[in-house]
Amino acid sequence: MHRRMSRRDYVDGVLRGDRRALARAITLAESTLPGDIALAADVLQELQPHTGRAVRIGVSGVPGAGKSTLLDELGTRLAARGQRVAVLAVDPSSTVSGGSILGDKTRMERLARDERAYVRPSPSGDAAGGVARRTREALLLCEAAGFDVVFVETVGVGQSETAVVAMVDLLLVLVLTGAGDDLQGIKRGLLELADLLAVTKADGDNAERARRTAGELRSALHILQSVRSEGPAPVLTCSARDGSGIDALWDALAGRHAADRSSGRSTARRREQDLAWFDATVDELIRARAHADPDFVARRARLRAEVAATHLAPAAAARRVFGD
Ligand SMILES: Nc1nc2c(ncn2[C@@H]2O[C@H](COP(=O)(O)OP(=O)(O)OP(=O)(O)O)[C@@H](O)[C@H]2O)c(=O)[nH]1
Ligand SMILES: [Mg+2]
Repeated sequence: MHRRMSRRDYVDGVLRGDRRALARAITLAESTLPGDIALAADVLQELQPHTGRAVRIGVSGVPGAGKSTLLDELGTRLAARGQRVAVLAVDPSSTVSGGSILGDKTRMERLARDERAYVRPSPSGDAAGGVARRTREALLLCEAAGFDVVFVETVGVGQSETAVVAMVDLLLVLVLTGAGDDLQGIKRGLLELADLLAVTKADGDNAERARRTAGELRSALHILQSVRSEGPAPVLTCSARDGSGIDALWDALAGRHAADRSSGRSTARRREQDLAWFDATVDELIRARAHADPDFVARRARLRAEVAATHLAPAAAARRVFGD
């Protein structure tokens, strides 16, 4: 139904900031067809010099924490100030629940309609494994398209937040009120990774409880994160409904990013991320290529049978797969 686009079409379209070209480039990066994967890699290589300029912010929190609603409000405010905002959603659970994609669309309606912004729900189907690669590539494409801020929304319940931390400059963790009990519901690992926390829905009857939760979180973080050189992460409260705390939240994020830029922390973190990404991709390719090699596959099957028959010890047999 679409005219096939060439590498030039993708590169020029993205660099022009054309949202349709961007959307199609992301779709290309999401493809699992070998030809598409190769083309996507070429496109990304050509766009590489144009990446790196956005602030990359991960937003995590349990389902219903208010991530999408907050991003709709914050994103719309930033867009009104002339910032170009993109939101990418990572949601491996959407394949199970089936509802989140629609949910994200409806809860970021205002931002999605804003022509200065770009909202991309997570791709449906497929296993969680490819999510990190696709999201990372989508993020780079958004940067090349000229976005100043790229948010990555992820549900903080699985491994997705670890994948997101490996591609963003800062992680914002959203927390629901309720304190005591809820604090146990937040994964400790997630609290340790947070650069900033915000207790959401601090409005109406909930405002006071949200402040209490924030206080409890501060005490918890003081212990958990005391070893960090930058000290414990700040904890704020906000409401996407009445707008309170939203500007302060952005100021805290932007301030932290500016500080990380001037201290060199930001550059160092990105370099580490790139190297980790390179290493993981090489490992993935080694695996894929071995599986695609019929000799390797046959040798492995033969040796596996020998292990089953107890003729060979597993470790020795494994080495022989590689001819050792
Ligand atoms: N009172 C109040 N309700 C809110 C606020 N923000 C979000 N909500 C409500 O909380 C519910 C969940 O909000 P979402 O923004 O979809 O939460 P989410 O974290 O993106 O959820 P998932 O994407 O499903 O993980 C919705 O019913 C919102 O209307 C807020 O600031 N105040
Ligand atoms: Mg959401």
